[in-house]
Amino acid sequence: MTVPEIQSLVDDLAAEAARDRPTEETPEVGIVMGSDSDLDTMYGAHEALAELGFAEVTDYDDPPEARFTFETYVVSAHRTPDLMYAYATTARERGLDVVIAGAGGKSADLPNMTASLAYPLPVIGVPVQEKSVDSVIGMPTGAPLTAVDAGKSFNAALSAVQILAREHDDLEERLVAYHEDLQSEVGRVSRALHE
Ligand code: RP5
Repeated sequence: MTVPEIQSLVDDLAAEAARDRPTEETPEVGIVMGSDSDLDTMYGAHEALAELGFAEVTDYDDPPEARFTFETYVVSAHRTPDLMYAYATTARERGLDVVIAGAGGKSADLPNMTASLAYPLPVIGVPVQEKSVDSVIGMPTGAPLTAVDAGKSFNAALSAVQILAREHDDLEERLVAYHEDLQSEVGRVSRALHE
């Protein structure tokens, strides 16, 4: 992205934060990651959200019909710090309820910086690689970040929906149904082993 393109995204985020948008049109979940090289790992979050009936918003002028939605941004703490700052500081005003933030490398600063800037919005960190775990989970006392294990973006999305389910009974029902399906699958494999 060129510097003017980044500035235009920063301006869009600020304009959206200032807009009085009906809650239904704002994604509940924001997914950010430090590089497009994180996309494969972070795709697990897309899969989990799709499984639970969420749709991705790619065009705000033509939002999907699904009741629950998410959005995805590549936002680097080191290469595009202004964009990271804009995304995190406008997240709550824009109407997001929870952010999933993934980054890799030994300086995986995006999840913890996002958590500090978006506070008190909950942020769930995903270390994209094993070597990123300490960097993601190493937050000082008083500056919380919930995190999953390396690469487990699928679980990060389930945790995000668990947070949302406290306010949305239909999401709680979908989570329970998902868990029941998991149990049936384990039971089916277990029976197959004994046949
Ligand atoms: C981090 O550095 C990103 O989150 C990514 O996991 C890692 C490497 O990024 P690239 O050099 O592949 O863009 O900031």
